[in-house]
Amino acid sequence: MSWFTDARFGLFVHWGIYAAAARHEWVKSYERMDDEHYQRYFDHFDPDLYDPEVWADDAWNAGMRYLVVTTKHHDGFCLWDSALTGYKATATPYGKDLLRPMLDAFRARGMRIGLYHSLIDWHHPDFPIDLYHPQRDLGEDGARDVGKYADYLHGQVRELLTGYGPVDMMWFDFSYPGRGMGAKGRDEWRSEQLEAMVRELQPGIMINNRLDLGSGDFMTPEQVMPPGGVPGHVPWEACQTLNGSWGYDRDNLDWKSPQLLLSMLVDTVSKGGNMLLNVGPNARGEFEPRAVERLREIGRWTRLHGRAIYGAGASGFTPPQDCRYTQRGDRLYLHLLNWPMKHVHLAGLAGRVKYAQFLHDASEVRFLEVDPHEPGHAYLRGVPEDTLILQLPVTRPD
Ligand code: FHN
Repeated sequence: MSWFTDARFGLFVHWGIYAAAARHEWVKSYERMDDEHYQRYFDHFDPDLYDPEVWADDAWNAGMRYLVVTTKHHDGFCLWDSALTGYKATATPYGKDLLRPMLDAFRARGMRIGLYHSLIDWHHPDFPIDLYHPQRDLGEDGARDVGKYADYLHGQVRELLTGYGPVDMMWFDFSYPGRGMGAKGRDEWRSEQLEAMVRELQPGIMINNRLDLGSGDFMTPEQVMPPGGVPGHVPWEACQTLNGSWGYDRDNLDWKSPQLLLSMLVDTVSKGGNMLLNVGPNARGEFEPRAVERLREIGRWTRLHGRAIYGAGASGFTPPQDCRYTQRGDRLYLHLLNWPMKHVHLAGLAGRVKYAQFLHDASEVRFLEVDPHEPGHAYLRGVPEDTLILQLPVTRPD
């Protein structure tokens, strides 16, 4: 799993025929669409501008070092040429496998591969209707056989793990928050068997915690940052959107600024986690301009400051207010999330800091050593960066 903590920053891609609806990847459920109504998106799906080389360049240049892509989302539509269904990209007007060229392009840049795969499926005839199913108002359908659906689920995962090269992570989704009508879990998915098959087919693969195998869906704060323990001892990942929507959402106006996105990345790594940042491509096969702009701005920062992110993690020091620390080896990186600041109080570091420099240009930062009034006082001269890092050669706290 060292690749995971080295990578720290990944691209999440939510793509499928829901991109044509252009309002949410749950649109079939939210609007209770039947298959006939939703078929319009399948029949008109032809992403003629799709070029995964461009996607991979945009991701790499943003500083992203791995990909997680939705092979199948909840609507049941498959990006790859599955032999187990006709509900797939190769049967749409586009007519080709979307997954293989994507994985090839990202691997060619040295990026690791994660496959998102939905455990729920609103298209499969044997997937039992539950509280989220588009046809939930019609009530349960006793003819549906969840065992047959589980066979399909396992069969498709087998296809993905035997036909598309080395896979570094399986990202199963979704977890029912409760046990309401038709909620499913480890028994319905046959999760132990599925996990064993995944590990047999791709030894060393990482599997996320949504197979309902008891690891819990969400880590507690104590797990993330154990009191007095080694922070970040369990690899974890925060997945985030650019605008509150996973799928392409044309009219969405809630876009996060590059500064906020960078602060989220820094905050996540400072707690020992990874950030998986999502893009929802449109139905022509492109990242929309608002997404591309943000990836490029993020890339301008990671190009200069990536040393404070890749392979870095939580530090045992308490950062000053509005700051975060990330640490890699004996390098402590101080991230100022609000700027300007006339001086910064480096609590607990008095006598430990051998040299300080700005990371963006490696220029020395002059700072006061142990100040009798405020030990570890540091003065920072005016700088252009708004997310600033000092590279402080320092040993870990004992
Ligand atoms: O229901 C999905 C949702 O559409 C999206 O894929 C997210 C991504 O983490 N996972 C589920 C909600 O937790």
